[in-house]
Amino acid sequence: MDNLYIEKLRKQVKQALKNDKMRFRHTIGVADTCACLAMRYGVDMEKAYIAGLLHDCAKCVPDAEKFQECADADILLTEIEKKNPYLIHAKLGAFYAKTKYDIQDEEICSAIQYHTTGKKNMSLLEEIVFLADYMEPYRNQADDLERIRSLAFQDIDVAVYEVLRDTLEYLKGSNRPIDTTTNDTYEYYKNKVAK
Ligand code: DGI
Ligand code: FE
Ligand code: FE
Repeated sequence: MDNLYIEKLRKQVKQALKNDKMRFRHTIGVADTCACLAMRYGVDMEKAYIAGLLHDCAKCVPDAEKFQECADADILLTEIEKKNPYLIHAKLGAFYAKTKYDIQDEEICSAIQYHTTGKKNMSLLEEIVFLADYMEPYRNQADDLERIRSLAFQDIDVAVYEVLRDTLEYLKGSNRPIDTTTNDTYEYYKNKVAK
């Protein structure tokens, strides 16, 4: 990897996360896990690491600012995103990757954009960021993490499916509205792994 460049990005992201120690620790955990999964699946490790570093770069932006920036940049929001502004950090993060971090690689930007909801037929890089966000070493809330972590290195599609299934169950259990993209992703991977 281009260590100087990575170090520069790391510092920029730390600032963007307003020195929120936990969020930064999570970010590094995601980047490291992305690198491991990239090694396993023969994906460009530096791209995976960069996507991991940047995936939550818009997380600490105040909600009012999120709405303003999306309006200014013509980023369309779903009704669910409008009602649950925490979801917006994924789309806005992809926009920041392009505009503030000068990432020209569309696949990296897309992996950032879909890291929360996933999407149908993700690329390996997108799947890696989606999974790494859920299973990085500092995560400890979800049940069954040990099994998911092991599964991710065995069958990535099944791991993606199980994460979606568990996430939807958790969202339904806590009465949170579900974005159509999350549902579509779930249906797609359910079908895919049933074959
Ligand atoms: O940003 P992080 O906290 O690292 O993680 P994340 O970007 O995956 O977002 C966290 C939450 O987003 C997680 O608890 C699951 C939730 N989420 C995913 N899809 C949907 C959703 N929440 C709602 N309300 N609707 C969704 O469709
Ligand atoms: Fe996130
Ligand atoms: Fe995250």
